[in-house]
Amino acid sequence: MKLYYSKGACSLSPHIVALEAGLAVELVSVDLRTGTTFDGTDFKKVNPKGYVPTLVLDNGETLTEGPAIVQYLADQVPNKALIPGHGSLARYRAIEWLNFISTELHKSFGPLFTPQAPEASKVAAKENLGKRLDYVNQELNGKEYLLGSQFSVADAYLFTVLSWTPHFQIDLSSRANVAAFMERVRIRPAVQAALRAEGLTSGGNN
Ligand SMILES: N[C@@H](CCC(=O)N[C@@H](CS)C(=O)NCC(=O)O)C(=O)O
Repeated sequence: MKLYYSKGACSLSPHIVALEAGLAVELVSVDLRTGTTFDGTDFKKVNPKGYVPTLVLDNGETLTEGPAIVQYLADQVPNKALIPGHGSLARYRAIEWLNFISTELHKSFGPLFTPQAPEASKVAAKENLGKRLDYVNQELNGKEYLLGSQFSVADAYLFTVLSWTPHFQIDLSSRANVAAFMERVRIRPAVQAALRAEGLTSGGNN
């Protein structure tokens, strides 16, 4: 399998999941500014949507959308329990979190990463993120990870997205459960390995 990624981007989430799962995944870096891979290939030929993460399977099929990719990877190695089994309520809890992170957190960073976005939209995005983070902080009360004591794909995605907060002066330290979660995930050996492989020492970039 090949995982198309960009340093510190949301592709860090499936990168972490692949390492947690012990799957052999070849990393292919993409320059999102030029839309090309490291060897000059037009990335739109791989994924017409032009964004990472993109997973190319050994049979040549292409899978896109982070929440779909992490579920696919986790399901390859069920004994690692990176996602609850199909049909269980816990599975839908994981999907519930993946959707929340995708639509309420990940995409809320959009204006912050867009230099030409109006200041008012940046302020509104930060306010919205603040409210959502308060909710996550409440949900993590008494829990190690989003689903309880077991690390899951949702945690890899949450960690990835929240690793962007320092770039925008979004304070996690006042949200003690979130801050403790970030540290708990950061020190996992697979997470450390993913950060090192992307040339990141403490977290993601975008
Ligand atoms: N809906 C996609 C969004 C992925 C996404 O936003 N990727 C960003 C990096 S975090 C990207 O590649 N942006 C470049 C672009 O959209 O051209 C997913 O959830 O996987």
